[in-house]
Amino acid sequence: MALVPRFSGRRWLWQGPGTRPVRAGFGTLLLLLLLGSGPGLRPAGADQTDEYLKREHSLSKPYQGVGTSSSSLWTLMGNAMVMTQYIRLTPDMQSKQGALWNRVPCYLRDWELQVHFKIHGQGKKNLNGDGFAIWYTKDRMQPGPVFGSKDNFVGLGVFVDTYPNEEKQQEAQKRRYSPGVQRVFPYVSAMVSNGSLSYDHERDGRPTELGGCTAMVRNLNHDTFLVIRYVKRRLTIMLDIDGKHEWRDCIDVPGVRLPRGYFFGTSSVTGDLSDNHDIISLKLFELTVERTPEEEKLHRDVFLPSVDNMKLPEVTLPMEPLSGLALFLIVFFSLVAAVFALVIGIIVYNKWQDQSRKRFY
Ligand SMILES: *[C@@H]1O[C@H](CO)[C@@H](O)[C@H](O)[C@H]1NC(C)=O
Ligand SMILES: [Ca+2]
Repeated sequence: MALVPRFSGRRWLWQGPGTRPVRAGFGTLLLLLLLGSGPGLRPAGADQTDEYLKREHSLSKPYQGVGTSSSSLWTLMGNAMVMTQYIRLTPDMQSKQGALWNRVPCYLRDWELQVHFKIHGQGKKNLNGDGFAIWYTKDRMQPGPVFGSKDNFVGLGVFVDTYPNEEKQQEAQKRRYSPGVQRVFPYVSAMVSNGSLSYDHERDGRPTELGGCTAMVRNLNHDTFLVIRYVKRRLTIMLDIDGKHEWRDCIDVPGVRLPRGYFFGTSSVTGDLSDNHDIISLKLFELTVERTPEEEKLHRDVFLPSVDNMKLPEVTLPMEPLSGLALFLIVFFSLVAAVFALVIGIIVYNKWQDQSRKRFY
């Protein structure tokens, strides 16, 4: 049976067999009812009283414990800056790179990470970039080409990609994008790697993506949230970006095996095109779910990340639609074969007629 999450304030209430509600949520509800639902009304104190909020993996205003020293709870890297209302991973300027990493490894089995973020800048439609990534990985503080972080990472990467590299490249080559495979940007996707997979930046990670969805997240006046939930090896990503205080499904993949003891982080990069990539808060909740003895056995700790039944890029490649050239060649040779068969047929028929005429005379 699937769990049925219900949105309550900024928290989940869960209904399902073997699941207790994550939090009573009543206090929050009451507070919301009393205060109405204007902006900035997120009960600031409420989350602090939540026994399941993990402060050591969370980050919120006024960002105490964020710094560049090795003893900070959250470590800044590159161009990332602490401001009063947000942490700016990159400013709206070319060729910037910034990251923010949790120093404490996470040993929780079931968790939920809520990311309150803001992406905004001067760039008009699709003239902005590149987006940001949220990480749960073995290594931390490793700069690199994947949204400012290292490639061939070990763990989970969730990408909020605001620039369609693949589409732009195809446009430049005057090739038309076949609508069946087109992804509309900004686009959220997820990838799990044991270190052997490389993120294909030119194709926006298409060959390795577990799933994804379109997410119009730029230059909005309301708050935007993304939640990553990992429960009983099921990875779910949902968005609240329409200002309606509702979670919308984005990615839902079962059989995702993630080791414990990895680090949460977030990183961003700008290139020729840029945006402000701001993190307002990161809140990690421990989720308590009950497991049957069979599930306990099934969900034993793993030492390398993997995804059950994941299609490898080699497997998916031949399934891509035929290119224009291939289609042309097939039609062309079919026609040639048909004409050839017709000519042979006419010749044989004429010969046969000649012979039957000879027999009559
Ligand atoms: C790592 O992942 C790749 C691709 O998913 C897979 O082929 C390989 O067997 C994995 N390696 C290990 C040690 O599990
Ligand atoms: Ca991209």
